[in-house]
Amino acid sequence: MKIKLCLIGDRAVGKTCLVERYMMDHFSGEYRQTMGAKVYKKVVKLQLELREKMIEIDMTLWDIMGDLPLSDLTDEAYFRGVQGLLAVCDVTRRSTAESLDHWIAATPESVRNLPMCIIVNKDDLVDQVEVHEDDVFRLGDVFSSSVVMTSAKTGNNVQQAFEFLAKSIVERQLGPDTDFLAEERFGIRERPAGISAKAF
Ligand SMILES: Nc1nc2c(ncn2[C@@H]2O[C@H](COP(=O)(O)OP(=O)(O)OP(=O)(O)O)[C@@H](O)[C@H]2O)c(=O)[nH]1
Ligand SMILES: [Mg+2]
Repeated sequence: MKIKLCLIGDRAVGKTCLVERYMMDHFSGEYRQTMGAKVYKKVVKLQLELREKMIEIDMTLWDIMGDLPLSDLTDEAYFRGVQGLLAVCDVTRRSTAESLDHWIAATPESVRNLPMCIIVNKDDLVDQVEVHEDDVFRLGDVFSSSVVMTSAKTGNNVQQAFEFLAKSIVERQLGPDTDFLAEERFGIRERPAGISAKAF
């Protein structure tokens, strides 16, 4: 299955570092502004807990420069075929959380309703926190989105954030588990441990 995810968020919040941590398990402390957009690809195997199966994902990540004029976001190419959004802010700069509103509002309408994950990055910088826990919960409520605190520097929660979003897209695409329903109906399915067998 193919999945395309796009990252949005202000300059220097750590979008490129998050992608590089996830894709290459690498971190650079040096800031190199992304020019335009850059595309990364990786094949990942995801364990779908609800369905007890592994699935292979051909993942494409689109990383964009943070000080792109927001009007350019309506550009079709960046969002063509996108299935999920990673909206990134920096825990040390409150303004980057506030501007997620503008970023999301600037995306095409079809994109705004896609599964989204808000990433509050740089949580290793504990003595510089400007985005507090209640702000983080509020962000999640406002955008009906999950919120994850990450650090591209230490790697904390980075894989979890990307894969949580990928899994929710896959689950949504697969729809109800029809195999499971059919097997359950005919009583041929071996019950996983911890789930009691029904009488058929
Ligand atoms: N301490 C700390 N620094 C980070 C973290 N993530 C990124 N940085 C630093 O923040 C700066 C910006 O990171 P980038 O990944 O280039 O930011 P970006 O969002 O891609 O920026 P643009 O390409 O301009 O949009 C770099 O100096 C990184 O080293 C993190 O989790 N912790
Ligand atoms: Mg970048």
